[in-house]
Amino acid sequence: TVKACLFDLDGVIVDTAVYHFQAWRRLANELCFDFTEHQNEQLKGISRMESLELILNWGGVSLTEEEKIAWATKKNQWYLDLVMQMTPNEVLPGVPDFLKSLRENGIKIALGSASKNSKLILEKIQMLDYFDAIIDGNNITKGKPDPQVFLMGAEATGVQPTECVVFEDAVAGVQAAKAGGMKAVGVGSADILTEADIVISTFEGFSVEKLLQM
Ligand code: B16
Ligand code: MG
Repeated sequence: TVKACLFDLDGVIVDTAVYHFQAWRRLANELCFDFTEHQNEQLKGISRMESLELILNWGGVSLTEEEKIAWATKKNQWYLDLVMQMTPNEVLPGVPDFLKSLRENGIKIALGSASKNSKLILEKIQMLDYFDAIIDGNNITKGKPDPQVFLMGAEATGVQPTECVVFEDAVAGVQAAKAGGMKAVGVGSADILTEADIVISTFEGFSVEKLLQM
């Protein structure tokens, strides 16, 4: 039986990847290089500092630790300028209805995100009230594929990992769920999220009934 559902944020609840891409690209451009939307895929689910390392590597730029922190701070400010303009219209299709039906069925809801900005984002899209627990980049010491973020979510909702289902759009996130002994619903393409128990392309048409059949 399923007693809690744990949700990734970017790519599952809302598509913040487009804003991360704009802000990281501005950083790259100011350092006199560029990268593609295809490369940006590799940054999904990865922490801010790990993302910076990858991008600097693509541009062949080396910086001191101090400079890295300064650029990461700049990027986050640019990103937050975009986040501040987000509206509830950006919530991905079917998400609010699915979360409402989880509530009606007494199933706990937690967030498990790498982002340090998750609460602000949930506030902007008016989804903060749906969550019984929020575990994000401010709480964790180990990023996905380590299961820490989801194990903390299970604990915060008082549910055993085996009774949790994780919703993830990133391969590393699905791996984190499985490493934590949880079921995983991939949100995206079945060709990419091969380790997920099932894959959905959208929450539209997904239901608590289908969840309980997993
Ligand atoms: P921040 P998720 C992740 O969110 C994003 O997918 C990833 O691109 C980003 O670098 C990371 O959050 C950290 O975000 O800079 O806001 O702390 O998919 O784990 O919800
Ligand atoms: Mg994600």
